[in-house]
Amino acid sequence: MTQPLRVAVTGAAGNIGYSLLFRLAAGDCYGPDQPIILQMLEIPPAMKAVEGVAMELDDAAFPLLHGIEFSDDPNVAFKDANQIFLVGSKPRSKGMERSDLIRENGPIFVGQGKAIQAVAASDVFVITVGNPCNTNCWIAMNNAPDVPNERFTAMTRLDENRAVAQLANKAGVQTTEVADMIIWGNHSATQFPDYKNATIGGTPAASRLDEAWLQGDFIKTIQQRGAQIIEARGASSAASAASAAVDHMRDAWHGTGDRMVSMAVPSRGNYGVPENTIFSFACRCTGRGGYEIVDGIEFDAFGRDKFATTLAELTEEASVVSDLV
Ligand code: NAX
Repeated sequence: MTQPLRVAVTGAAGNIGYSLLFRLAAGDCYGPDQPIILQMLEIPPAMKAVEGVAMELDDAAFPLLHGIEFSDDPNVAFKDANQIFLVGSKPRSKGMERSDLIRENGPIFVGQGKAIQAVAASDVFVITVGNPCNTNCWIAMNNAPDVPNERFTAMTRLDENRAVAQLANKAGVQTTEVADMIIWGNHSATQFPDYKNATIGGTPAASRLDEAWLQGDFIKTIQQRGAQIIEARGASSAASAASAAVDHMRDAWHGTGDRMVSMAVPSRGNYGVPENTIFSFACRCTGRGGYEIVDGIEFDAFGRDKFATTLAELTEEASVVSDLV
C-alpha cells in the first residue's frame, strides 16, 4: 500500500480552498493510486467554517482521502507535510495599493516559512498562491533557510492557462494545440505573456495570428483578466485558480517530459535575474518536485523591454518588505 502524502492547504475555508480541496481529494493532482491526508490551516475566526469544509470532505467519501485535519497553528497544520499550498492571505480591498497589500500579507509568510522549516517533511515542496505570490514566496523561503530554496515556488500557471485559452480561441483550435506559452516575471499586471516563443499546431503563434493583436489586446487581456473576472462575477477567480494550482503541483510531482510550463521559482542567475528572486521562468519538471529552468530562450527588443519591466517591479516589491527576510 502506498504511504499517504501529507498535503497542507492554507486559507482552506476560502474560495480557492473550497474548490482546491475537493480536486486534491479526488486524486486530480497526485493520481488515482496515491492516497493523501489533508491538513488545513485557517485563522481562528474561520475555524467553524473550516470544520464545515471538513464535514463536506467526509461526506464525499473520497477513496483516496485517508485523513482530514485542521488547525489555526501552522506548526500543527504543516507537521510532516510533503506538499504545501500557501493560499491563505488577505484579499486586496477597494482603494488599497499593491504596496499596502504586500505590507499587510508579508508577515503571514514569515511565520509560515518558519513553521515549514520547523515541522514539515524533509521532502517538502511548496506552491504560493496568496498574493502578491512571488514576493510572499520569497518571504517564506527566506524564513526557512534550512529548506532548499528550489522547494519554494509561486503560481503563474493561471496566467499561462488563460493565455493558452486566448490563443486557442483566437486561432479556432483546441487548447492542446498550443505549446510553450510561457509567462515571465511577476504574477501581476507587469507579467510578460511571451507569445513570440509560443506555438500553435507546431508553428509560431506569431505566424498564425495578427501581431498587433498579440502585442496589444492579447497581452492586456492576460494581464487584466483577474480584474475582468471580478467585474463579471463579483468575486475573484477561484475555481480556475484552484485548477491552475493542481496543474502546477501535478506537473511538479509527475514531471512534464519535454513540455515547458511556467513556474515562478528562485532564479539561479538565469537570464540575468538576480539569484533567488522568485521569477516566473520556463521550466521542465523532472518529477517529485525536481525541475530545471530552461535557458537559451531568445527575446526581441519588445520582449526584453517587458522582461525588464516585470523584473523591476519584483525588485521594488522586495524592497518594501526587506525587513521581513
Ligand atoms: P478568500 O478571501 O476567499 O480566502 C482566503 C482565506 O485565507 C480566508 O478563508 C482567510 O480566513 C484565510 N487566511 C487569511 N490569513 C490566513 C493565515 N494567516 N493563515 C491561514 N489562512 C488565512 O480568498 P481566495 O479567493 O481563496 O484567494 C486566496 C488568495 O489567492 C488571495 O491572496 C488571492 O489574491 C490569491 N489569488 C492568486 C492567484 C494566482 O494566480 N497566484 C489567482 C487567484 C487569486 O486572486
